[in-house]
Amino acid sequence: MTAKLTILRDDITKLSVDAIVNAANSSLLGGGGVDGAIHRAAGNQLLAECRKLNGCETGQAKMTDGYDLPAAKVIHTVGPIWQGGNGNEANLLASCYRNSIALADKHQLKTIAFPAISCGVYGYPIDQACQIAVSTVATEVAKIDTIRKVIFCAFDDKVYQQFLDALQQTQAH
Ligand code: AR6
Repeated sequence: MTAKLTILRDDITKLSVDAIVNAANSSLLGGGGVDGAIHRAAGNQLLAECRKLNGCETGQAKMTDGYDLPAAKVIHTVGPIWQGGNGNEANLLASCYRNSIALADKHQLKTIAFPAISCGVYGYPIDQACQIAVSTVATEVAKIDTIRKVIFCAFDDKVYQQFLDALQQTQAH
């Protein structure tokens, strides 16, 4: 059975799923945006575990426990900083989603929630980023059985609408 893709307008730190994905930076030591919110909600033990990971390259992903979060695990991935589109940004963003799904699959996780990676501080055009997010995840989950549900979690109306448009386009193909 293919996993269900859904879109929510919510705070990702409130979701009771097997893993939430963090749009981190390469230090993995916290920051603003969703990264800051996740570290605040998870508590200091998250930072302590992140310190042992030696950072993460753009497009890669690493997993920790969720500590005080309702989510059991956090998958930390580092999106590309938008540089106008000629810096391999699209491939790197797709890699974030692919590698996060691969980690979830490796650990037999069934439910996973993504924020709109790179759509805040990192400045990726939201329509393009949401399209890459939904099409990449749809392709990946079609190949694996363990993942039952993927949530695209939007924090504002613009991202919510772009995720919806992207899902409609993906399902039309
Ligand atoms: N739940 C869901 N989505 C959220 C939440 C939340 N609680 N808070 C923000 N968003 P950003 P980036 C949305 O800037 O662009 C950090 O400082 C937000 O509205 O968090 O990948 C890191 O440490 C936007 O749509 O991540 C890095 O240095 C989306 O999450 C850098 O920012 C991503 O925005 C990463 O930048």
